This record gives sequence, C-alpha cells and structure tokens, in this order.
Amino acid sequence: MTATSHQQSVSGSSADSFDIVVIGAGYAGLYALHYYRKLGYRVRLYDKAGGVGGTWYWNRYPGARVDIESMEYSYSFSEDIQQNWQWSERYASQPELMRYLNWVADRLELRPDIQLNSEMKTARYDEAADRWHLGLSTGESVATRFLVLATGILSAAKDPQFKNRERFKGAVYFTSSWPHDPVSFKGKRVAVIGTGSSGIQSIPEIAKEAAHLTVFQRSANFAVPSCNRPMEPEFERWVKDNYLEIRERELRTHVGCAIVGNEIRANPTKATFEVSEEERLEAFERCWNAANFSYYTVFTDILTDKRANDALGDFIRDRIRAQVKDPKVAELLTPHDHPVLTRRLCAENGYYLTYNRDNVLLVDISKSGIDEFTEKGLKAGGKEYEFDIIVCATGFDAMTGSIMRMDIHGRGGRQMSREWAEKGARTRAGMMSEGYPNLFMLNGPTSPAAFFQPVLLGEWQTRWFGRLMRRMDQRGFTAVEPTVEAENEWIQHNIEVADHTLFPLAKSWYMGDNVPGKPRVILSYLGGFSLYRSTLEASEDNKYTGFKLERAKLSQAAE
Ligand code: N01
Repeated sequence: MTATSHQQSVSGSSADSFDIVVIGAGYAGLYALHYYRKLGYRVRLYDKAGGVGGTWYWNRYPGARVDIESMEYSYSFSEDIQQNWQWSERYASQPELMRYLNWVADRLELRPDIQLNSEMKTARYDEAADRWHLGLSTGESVATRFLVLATGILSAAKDPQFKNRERFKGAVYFTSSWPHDPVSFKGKRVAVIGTGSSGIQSIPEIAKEAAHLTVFQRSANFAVPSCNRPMEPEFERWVKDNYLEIRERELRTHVGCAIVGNEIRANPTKATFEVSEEERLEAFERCWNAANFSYYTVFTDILTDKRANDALGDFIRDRIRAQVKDPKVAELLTPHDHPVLTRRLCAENGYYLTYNRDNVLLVDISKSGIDEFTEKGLKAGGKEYEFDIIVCATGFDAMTGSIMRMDIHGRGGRQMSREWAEKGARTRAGMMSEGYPNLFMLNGPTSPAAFFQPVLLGEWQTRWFGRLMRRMDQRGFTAVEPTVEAENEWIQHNIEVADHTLFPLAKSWYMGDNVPGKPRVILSYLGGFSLYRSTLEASEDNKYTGFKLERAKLSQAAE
C-alpha cells in the first residue's frame, strides 16, 4: 500500500491531515504504521533519525547487541517475517538488528509513509475539532486525529553535565548517539565513563584496539555472560517449527521470553529455599549458561525476598571475583549496594576479563565523581588523566525523557512536561494520560515496558489501540482519555506492586534516580503482563471502563 492509496481514509480527512500520526521508527512505531494502514487509516510516521531502527539507529557503539534471544526479540505478528528472516547469531548485534528492521520496512512497503529527519517538536490539542496539531523540526505543520508516541523507553540521552566539558580538546563520543562513520581507537588513550549495559558492552571492544583504556566507575553493576554464539540451524528450525507455541508462552511469562537455553520454559513455581542447595545452584548455573532474562524468573521470590535474592547475588559475585586476577580490582567490580536484578542486569562479553589486560585501568569514582573536564582529559578525585578520546556511556532519561522533551499541550493548554516534572509520569497503564485525548503511548511509562519483551508489548498495545479506534469510529466517538480516578488508581497500584518487591531498595533508572531532580517513583509496571493484559481487556469488554469517550462538539451542538 502506498500513501496515495490512503486518500480515501476511514475518517475521510483531507490530504494535508492524517487519521493517525506515529512518532518513532523503531520496532513499535513500524508495526503501528503497518497495522493501522491495514485497518484502512491514513497514517504517517515521523522520525528525527536519518533511517529506521529507533534505538538501534542511534546506539551503534562497538559491541552493541541485544540481550534477548534474536528469535524472540523480533516481530511475532507475521508468519512470513518470522519464517523468512534468518538470524545469524543467538543474540543479534546492532548491525544485524538494523538489517532486520530495514528488511521489514521494505517487505511491508512502509517507506512511502515514513518521513525521516523530521522531529516532532510540539503537539497542541484542539478541543473544538478533536485534532492534534503538530509542529515538526522541518517547519511543517501537520494535523491528526490520533497521535501515537512510539518514542522508546531509552532514547533520550541523559546530559551528565560534566564541568568544563567544552575545554577538552580531544574527541567526546556518547554511546547513545554513536557516529555513523567508524571511530578508530588505534594507538589512542581512551576514557570510558559509565559502567551500565552500554559501558559493559563497549569496554572490551575498545580495550582490544586502544593503546590504553581508563574506565571511570561510579557504581558497579551485575553482569552475566551474554551467551551469544552463532545461530545453530537445528535451534532455528525448532523455533520456527514451534513459533505458535513459543509466542503464546511468551505472553504468559513474566518477562515475555519463553526460551531458556534450547527449551521452552514457563513461569517458576518454586521459591528459592523450597529446593535443596544443590538444586538451587543447578538452577543458577542453568541461567549462567542460558541468558539474561532467565534470572528474573529463576524462582518465584527472587525479586521479592531479600534472602533469596542474596543467594543469587552471592552466586554472581563469586563468578565476578573468579574472573578478575587482581583482588582489589575484583572487589571494586563486585556490586554490594543493590539487590541483584533491581538495576538492569547487564550482558557481558569478556567484560571482566578485560580488566586482566595490561592496557586497562579501572578508576573508582564512587566518592568523588568526575571533578571536571580539562584541556587534555579529565580530573577525578583531584587527579588529572590525559586522553585523546572520552566515551560517555552515561545513560538515559529513561521511560519519560523522550516524551517530556516534546512540547505537548492537552486540554486547556495543560503541558505534559510540566505536569510530569512535578508529579511524575501520570498515565493509565502507560497507554494514555488524562487531559491529553487521543494521545496513545506504546511502551509508555508505567507500562511493563522495562520488564516485558518490548517488541511483543508494542504489538499487543498497537492492536488494543486499533480496536479502540475502530470502536470509536463505529459509535461516533471522537475523543478518548482516561478518567482522573482510573489514572490515580493505576499509579497507586503501580506503587503498591513495586513496594512488594526489592526494586525500591536500589538507585536505578527504573525509579528515576539517575536523573537529578526526577521524581522518585517506579516507572515500569512490575505486576506482570498477564495481569496488565487482563486489566486492559476487562476494561475493553466493559465499554472501556476507566476511559472517557466523547462525541464531537459540533455534532453535540446539532443534537
Ligand atoms: O546507562 P546506565 P546504559 N559521572 O544508566 C554512569 C539498555 N541497554 O546506557 O550507576 C559518572 O545503565 C552511571 O553511574 P551510576 C538497558 O536497559 C541494553 O549503560 O549512576 N558516571 C552508570 O554506570 C540499560 O539498563 C543493552 O553511579 C556517570 C552509567 O553511567 C539501559 O539501556 C545495551 C554519570 C550509566 O549506565 C541503560 O544502559 C545498552 C556521571 N555524571 C543499553 N552519569 C543491551 O544489552 C552516569 N554515570 C540490550
């Protein structure tokens, strides 16, 4: 289908406005464009990037790789796509993920309805007409009935605000917006600031090439083997033959991943200390040899019981120490300040072994932080270090950042960024916000996005919104938003669920801690996708309880 074939759209809107505008050309946005076009809507997708790919377009630093099995971190909606794409590795690298998403965009003929290099800067809701008016970085203005934000949970890079940043004469790179041209570290003195997932993936690759690498660590994180390897043809065949069952099972697991090793696994049924020590260690060992997400569901109480969590934490701490030759460095790399899994578990590929190299130095900045950048490098703990290149792997304003950076005004001129800055993200199920009608979020804040396979969640939410729009059109409704009560109830429920877990014990981006001044509240739903899904499906079956549906002002006046 092409743009021109949408002139006769569901709402019969004029050519310069759309039924639906989607912002973001990552996994969620591309599917939304495809699905809504198929429903007959006139859809346009905008992205500020120069290509499709979303987070994978920007995060192209050395070593970037997904930590969910490639066969699962892929679209489930199309048997054609599932059966015809071939992954070369169990955990796909960034370049392969880009190839996949570009292949999908071509196969579904999405490109005619995608406009790149176009950032949505402003969005204003016109209450009289039930339309959003969007202002783009290109200077264009666009009108749409529905606005779908597929802007990603980890796409707004955090500004670490290093003092005197401009003084440094060398090159500074951010993992979150890595250059498209290759960066050579050969013969260079390099610094990496940050030891979260991005730092942990890039450090081993940079160390292999640089003359010298200094890593500045403010906090140690838990990292486990990525377990990447070339795709085994028998495994690929088995998954392709059993996709139906695997996808169904994924939706019933807590994290949206059903494959552990070469098996399909269900949710756990046993608590950590219900089994013998031997059985427990065997279970941890299976995770060690399987994949990142398996740890989250190894036992029923791993995220709620501190003693159970410590058992897993101790298992991983021992494994970290065993890899690093210098005991002092090993101790610095071993986390003690948070329960394991309450910050995102990192996937590593030679990370700890890298500190055994002669050309790598770990600098502990847990007490001092970075003092300032200087002309020749940077100062930390009062000491100056000289570099040619400084790499910042300093993270994101997660979950809310990408939405709050757009200037969105709802009913009565209410400004989303101001309201969220004061009160934290306010949504019903991470899908919609009261006061901002017809604005839909995919993988939005307080949805399960950070704890559930985001490709599947985006697909499921896209279809839920699709059914809602169809129902609105059939019944003559032109605006939908959550009620204040439903929004408050969701926020309260989210907090209560989180309070039953160990997550509030850690300083993490899940809680908004990594951005100074951000309200401290859990940003991702921890109650599991099954409960999330049944809550939203029950609302749908019950004429959208928790949501207000309205008819057009003009037609009301005429009645
Ligand atoms: O960011 P992070 P990330 N001075 O926030 C440090 C996903 N992801 O880009 O912990 C000095 O985790 C900061 O220190 P501290 C994944 O969900 C997935 O690495 O705040 N240091 C920390 O060490 C992940 O969780 C993959 O004390 C500063 C680091 O920078 C999420 O993205 C790969 C600092 C930031 O770590 C974010 O990961 C990559 C400062 N001013 C990312 N500011 C996969 O494997 C920050 N730090 C799929």
